[in-house]
Formats: sequence, C-alpha cells, structure tokens
Amino acid sequence: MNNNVTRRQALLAGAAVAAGSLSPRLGNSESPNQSQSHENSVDRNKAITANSKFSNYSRYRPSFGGPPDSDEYLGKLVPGLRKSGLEAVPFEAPDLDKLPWKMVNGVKEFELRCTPVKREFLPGKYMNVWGFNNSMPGPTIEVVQGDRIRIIVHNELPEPTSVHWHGLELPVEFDGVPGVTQHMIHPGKSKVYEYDLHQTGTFFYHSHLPMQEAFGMVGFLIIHPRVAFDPPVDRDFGLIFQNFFIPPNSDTADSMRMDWNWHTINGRSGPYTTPMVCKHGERVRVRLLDFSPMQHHPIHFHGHTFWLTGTEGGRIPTSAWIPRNTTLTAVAMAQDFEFIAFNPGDWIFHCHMVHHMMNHMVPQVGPRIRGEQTIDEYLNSLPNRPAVDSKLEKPLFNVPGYPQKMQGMSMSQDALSKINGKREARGMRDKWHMGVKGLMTVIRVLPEELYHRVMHSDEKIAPGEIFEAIAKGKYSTYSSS
Ligand SMILES: [Cu+2]
Repeated sequence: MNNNVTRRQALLAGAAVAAGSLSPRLGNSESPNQSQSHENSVDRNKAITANSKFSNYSRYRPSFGGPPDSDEYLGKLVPGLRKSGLEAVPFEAPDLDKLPWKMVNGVKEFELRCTPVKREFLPGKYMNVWGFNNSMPGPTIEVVQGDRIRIIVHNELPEPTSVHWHGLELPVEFDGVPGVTQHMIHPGKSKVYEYDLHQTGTFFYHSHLPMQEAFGMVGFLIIHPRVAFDPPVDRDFGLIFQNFFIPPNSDTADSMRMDWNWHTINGRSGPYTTPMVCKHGERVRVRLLDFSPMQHHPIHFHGHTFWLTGTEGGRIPTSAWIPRNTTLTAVAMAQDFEFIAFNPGDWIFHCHMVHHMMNHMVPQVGPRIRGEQTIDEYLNSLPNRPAVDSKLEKPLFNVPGYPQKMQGMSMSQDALSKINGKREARGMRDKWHMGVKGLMTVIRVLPEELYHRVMHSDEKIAPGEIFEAIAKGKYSTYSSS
C-alpha cells in the first residue's frame, strides 16, 4: 500500500479486512500479480501511483474494492488510464460511420439523407431496410455541449418523412413531428433543422413515422461535455439494438408484423457484429440504445460488474449509480454503463431474451422442413424442390419444443472468412462464432502486448492463440503460476 495513506483510506482498508476478504487474491492492492512479468508492468506501476487513492481496488485483478459506500467499491469511481481534464474520448459505434460536418459561420453543419438501404445483416444476407446516408442505423452525429448545429435533411425515400431529435430540449419548430410541429418533407425535398445544444448524453435521431422507425430509421446523436466526465473513460462504445421481421425466403423487412425473426446490433446480427476491443485495466463506457419496434432487451455482460451511469435523460448523479451485470433497456431508452476492464479475455455481451439470442425463432415452415436440405442447397435447386415433410418424423423433431440444432443454419466458408477476417476478431477461438448469434457481440479485454498484436501488428495470429494466451498462459489474472 502507498505510504501516504490517509485516515479515510486506512479506515476503508480496515473495514475491508473486518468484513473478511474472501480470498487473499481478491484485490488488496493495485500492484500487479508478482507472477505477471510482461511488458506492461512499467505502465501499470505508473497507473498505480496515479490511483493510490483507490488502494483496495485493483484494475488488473479480481477486486471488490472497499465497502459499498466507498468510491472504489466495484471500481465505481476508479479512473481510466486517461488523464482527467481532457476533452471526451471519441465515441465508437462498431460497424457504423460518423456523419461528417463542416463549420459554417460558427455552426456545425451536417447533411443527412433519408434513404432506402441494403444492409448486410449477416455475410451475404443483404436486407432491404430504410436508414440514413445508405446506412442502417444511420451514421452517428457526434457533437459537444455548447455547439450550435444545423442538420440539412434530404428526403430520398419514396414517401414523405420527418426527422425527430430524441431527447433534445430544442425550439418546438425543430422537433420533427409531422403535423404537430412541421409539414412532411416530401420526396426530393429538404428541410433545415438548427439549434443550440445545452445537454450532454446519449441521444438519437429517428424518423417520426412509426412504420419508417420499424424499417430502421435511427442513428446515434452523442453530445459530449466540453471536458470529459470524471472519472475519465478510455473507451466510449455505443450499440443500437433492433428487431425486424423478414419473412422466410424474403429480404425485405415487414414492418406490419409484431413478431421478430432477425435481430441486429448496429445493423449486424451476431456473429457478424464486430467485437469491441479494449485494453486490460481501462475504464470503458458502453451506451445501449433499444430501437426495436416493440421489445425490451435485458443486456447482460459477462465477467465484470458495471455501474449504470446514465440514461437517455443524461448523466446519473454518482450517488444514484447502480451496480449491475444485466440492464433492462426498453424501447427508445438508453442505458450508459461503465466498468473497469480488470478481467482479460473474450467476454460475451448479449440480450438475455432467448428469442433474441438467435435469428429465425419462427414456426417450422419453409425450406427448413423440406427434407434434409440446408437453405443454400434448397435455393440452389429450386426446380427440384423436395416435398414438404409435414409429418415431422425426422430425428430433428424428436425433441419437445424447439431444438437448438436446425437445418439451414450452417455458414459458408466465405461467410466465415468475412466474420473471422476482421482485425477485431484475430486470435479468438476457432469456433467462437457458434456461440454468438442474434443480439450478441463480444467485448475483448486484452493485456497491452496482446492488444498491440491484435489491433496494430500485421503478424499472423492463429485461431485461439490470443484466447489461449490469456486462459492458460501468463496473462491470466487467476493463475497462480
Ligand atoms: Cu432482446
């Protein structure tokens, strides 16, 4: 422990001992495990000095921190490795772009085009939805508190539309509600929205016509404070959760249905969702937005405890932060949470509703019950369609309910290489994609050296190599050898 221990820290430390540490290995110090001798130890020691206030909590090992009322309990106010007092770290929404802007007489000016979109939900599966600037969800508008913004909306859809800026306190004439605050923007026409931003938080924009919303017309609108909140985070990720109904053998979303068989995070279904990658010991923020037509999502993260720090209404006072590992996000709600990435590995991050944990939870109709064919085989020989097997006598149907193993779920080598070919997925286990479906993605917590190899080097990394190095090797925070 640091020599300059304050009375408060000593009391907290005493309380932790009095409460009985469950294990001598459960966080009693910021110092790295003696067995961990990799290159990062120098950086770690720097961080330890900087964070000596949090002497009961380790950002690198399992650590409970002090008692529940303390600032370090479950890493609550433990800062990231980034300094305080800087501007916010850039926001990252995997698989989505940012909307570019130009400064025009002191106003940040954006051009937003409402467009039909062909979005690749899974490799090769291009679905007809609607969005903005040929993306569904649309590109992120990332701005700063105090900015004045001008958004020129062009309607390139075949029907009228109107865009609403969800959660913003703005002049009523720019609220984007057809009829109530403005006329429709007709096809081929444009409308200018312009206002000052005095809030901070996780906001979004969307069409204010319900069927267009169900077609996917949404995008993030992130307003950072001028100076990043304390404790500073090192990463700021955002994910939009959506459900669509796309009939079997169709590639066009049906917004009239109230049943859902395709599930997307930032417009991709697992395992095509790009993993979020962070470094061991960082403080990470994730912003969740549910823009499904009707259903809520209990979003669960493995291996860590996070603090709920914000909602669609903005930042929550620290006294009201809630520790969770699952947070329920209802339609049109946002949840921001933060955690210290103390636990290296590839951690699944997913909606816990079983019908959202894979696509196609629909009745057994269509190609799936036509003999033993996969969908690809079926589509490749349409003239020779096998008869529908309605007796359900195949072994596949010998279990009650709905079996996990279905026909037509296998993926081609091309599809797999699109998934595994991403830099962010390098070194994950060979079959990782088998466990990531529907509303599922992965957060990878990588020790500095492994992070560099995955994200910045071009050296070849074998499937499973990074995972094994953590699970069995010198990077494990749990191994004692
Ligand atoms: Cu869900």
